[in-house]
Amino acid sequence: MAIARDLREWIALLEREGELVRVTAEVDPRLEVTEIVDRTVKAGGPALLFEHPKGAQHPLLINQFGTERRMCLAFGVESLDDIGAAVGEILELQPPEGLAAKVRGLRTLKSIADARPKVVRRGACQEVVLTGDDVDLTRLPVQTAWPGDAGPFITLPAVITRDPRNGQRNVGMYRMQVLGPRSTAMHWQLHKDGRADYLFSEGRMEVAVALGLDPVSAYSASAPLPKHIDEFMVAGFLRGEAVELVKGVTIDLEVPADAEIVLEGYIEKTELTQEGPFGDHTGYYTPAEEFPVFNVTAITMRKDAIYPSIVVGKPPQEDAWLGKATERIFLPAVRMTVPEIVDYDLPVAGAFHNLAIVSIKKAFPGHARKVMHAIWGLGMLSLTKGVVIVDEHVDVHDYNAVMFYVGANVDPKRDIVITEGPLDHLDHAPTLQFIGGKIGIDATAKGPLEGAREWPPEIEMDAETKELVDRRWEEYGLETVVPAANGRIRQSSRRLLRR
Ligand SMILES: Cc1cc2nc3c(=O)[nH]c(=O)nc-3n(C[C@H](O)[C@H](O)[C@H](O)COP(=O)(O)O)c2cc1C
Ligand SMILES: [Mn+2]
Repeated sequence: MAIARDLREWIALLEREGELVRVTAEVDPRLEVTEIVDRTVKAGGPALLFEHPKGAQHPLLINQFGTERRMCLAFGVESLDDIGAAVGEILELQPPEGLAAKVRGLRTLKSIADARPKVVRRGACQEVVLTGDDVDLTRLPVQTAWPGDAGPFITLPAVITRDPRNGQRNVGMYRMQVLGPRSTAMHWQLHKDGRADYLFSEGRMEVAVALGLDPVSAYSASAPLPKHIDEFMVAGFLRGEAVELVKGVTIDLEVPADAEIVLEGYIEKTELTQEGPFGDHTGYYTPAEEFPVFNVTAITMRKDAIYPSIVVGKPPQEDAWLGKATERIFLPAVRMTVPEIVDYDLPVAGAFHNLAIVSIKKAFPGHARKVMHAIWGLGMLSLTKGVVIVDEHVDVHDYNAVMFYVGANVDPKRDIVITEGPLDHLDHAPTLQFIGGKIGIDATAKGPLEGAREWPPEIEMDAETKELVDRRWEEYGLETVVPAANGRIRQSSRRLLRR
């Protein structure tokens, strides 16, 4: 399947697939777009290209990621699980053993080398160059998404920085509140790589922001990769084609050659502003807080540049599918570190940091606790507030099944772990910001060494009877009844999202 190289190829692909609607009516990027998109996302509807956003000079693309099908189209795969294996290979190149593995290892190394971004001389993103007083962010249809938002926020940027210690690139998706024609806030949260680059900098640091990328590059800015890994390299690997970069016009950073729009500029270490409030993916407004100011020295663009946006808010919203992609893509990487994990699910309603459901191959007493602590020690998953552990045969995406085992298998006095640790920057519930309680629920079957009485067998019909009933089903005259074997009532993550 073809993978789009830039935003225009992606829009054309979506249009061919019947996945995009152009809205010609004039629509206000203040609140009105949000309400339209909210209804569209919840109906599983198409991507929307608003051709005439009120008061702006550029069209606005939104809901490009809003369904599982579009997410799969973006990556050119049948299922999001197909992407994970490749990412696992990049994150931990295992020393190859046999000859076949060695050849495979070499091939992986070669495709990783080929995936490194390529610097080219010219890029469409610099067809139009605005500098000095011509820089005017109000040309862009930046959304004020919710009534209580402090102003318009750029919500789908790829923010490019360098680690001043070693020059390594980072690309992160951090929202940017527009403060004036030539400045925004930069909302990199406490645990993020862009913020670390900022903290390691002295004085002025250069920053570039790419808007309107091919979907894989845009996704990569949101992926929780280890700091030393260049998100654009991962994007190149996943696309099967290196991301092309050009040198910035006013800064010494490279920017994606095919971007629709690039903002070039700098951040002064000590120049801070009140950022927010902003209606966030937590479902609440995050209060105003100090963040650095991004000063824009140039806007470079394609002719007729298209501005991309996304609305976050009370889940489910469009970002649910970026998160689900991350959940699926990173499963093999998680299993490399904690191989007893069979599968996991981060419920969309749990806003990604509130809850993780994990199934494990339980092998020893206390194993569920080991895995809880592993989750609380693993990358961005370390911020997870609640962890539910179930046995390997439980489908973690089937929330009714999970609730059944939490109800049936848990003695709260014995099976609940309460501890504390770092929490998501935006979590408003803990008494202190950034740190607070964690809950682990061990819903696995317990053995005697864990203090349980003899564990009863679970009820299951035998295979012969099932076969017999399958065979004879027609004879019973029950066509109107869905055969129980396939008709389980499922309230899975997938079902919830398709609502
Ligand atoms: C739509 C969207 C908006 C986001 N906004 C922010 C944000 O404002 N601040 C932030 O720190 N992370 C935000 N994130 C999460 C980061 O993009 C994510 O943690 C990413 O891994 C950061 O890159 P880094 O690991 O290189 O820092 C957002 C994610 C999405 C999908
Ligand atoms: Mn990073």
